[in-house]
Amino acid sequence: MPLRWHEYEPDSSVRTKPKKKTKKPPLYKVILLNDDYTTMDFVVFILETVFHKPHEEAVHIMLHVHRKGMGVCGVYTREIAETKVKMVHELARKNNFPLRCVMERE
Ligand code: TYC
Repeated sequence: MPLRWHEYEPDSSVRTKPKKKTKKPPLYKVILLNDDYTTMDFVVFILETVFHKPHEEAVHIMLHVHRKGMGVCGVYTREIAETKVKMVHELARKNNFPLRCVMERE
């Protein structure tokens, strides 16, 4: 007579924990750097347009960078972070500001 289902030995080949298959990609902080020439308004504009920050938060981040020398404006996957850095440099160059930003792996 065949075994009923609850009479089987536990089978070590049967996975009990779910296999971890959704690996999270590494994340990168995009960091804005202070300088003496870029206007506060332009930095706020960058934070609103490139980083989609609401106005109040954009002002807060800009003032943090102004006072502390640098500040995180967002955390993204590598390609998105690279694109944001390029956008900031491109917009700064077009508007004759020396504004710089860098990315750093979290
Ligand atoms: N320090 C600049 C000024 O006094 C303002 C500024 C803030 C510039 C943040 C760059 O990332 C920056 N006009």
